[in-house]
Amino acid sequence: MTDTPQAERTLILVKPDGVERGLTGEVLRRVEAKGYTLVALELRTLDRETAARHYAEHKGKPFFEPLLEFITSGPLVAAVFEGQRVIEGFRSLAGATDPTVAAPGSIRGDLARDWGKKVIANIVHGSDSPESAAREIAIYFPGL
Ligand code: RTP
Ligand code: MG
Repeated sequence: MTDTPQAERTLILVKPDGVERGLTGEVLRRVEAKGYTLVALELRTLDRETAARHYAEHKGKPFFEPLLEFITSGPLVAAVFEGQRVIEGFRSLAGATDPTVAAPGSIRGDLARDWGKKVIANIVHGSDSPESAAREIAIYFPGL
């Protein structure tokens, strides 16, 4: 099966907790098994400036500093996937932000839980709109 030419793209992260727990392959497997196409992939550790750029929308919130600490705490995997409605499709695969109540069957619902930390460690990130996807893809894969 193939997509029509206007297929959209999304930026997916396997966050440091997911990489540390050895769940990178499991996450990528689920997204590929759903039928989306991998178009870029990189293992990297974010510096504070890049992390703040990514999460600029959360600046000033109580969890902003813990979030920066968490997301820069170790290597993460950044990936771009492509497909019809992939932004919405991956958010559905990921499940709710809070893994305790994320639906079973979703990545967060099946693979994450509350560890009592200052910030929610929930294994994955996915862009939440076409505008966010374009902005985030440019941070991780400029020129793609
Ligand atoms: P993401 O941006 O990482 O895909 O997650 P999301 O849209 O489901 O959630 P968002 O509201 O954008 O929050 C970004 C990330 O910040 C952490 N967070 N911790 N109260 C808390 O401790 C709290 N709230 C948010 C999570 O890692 C969340 O995914
Ligand atoms: Mg978000």
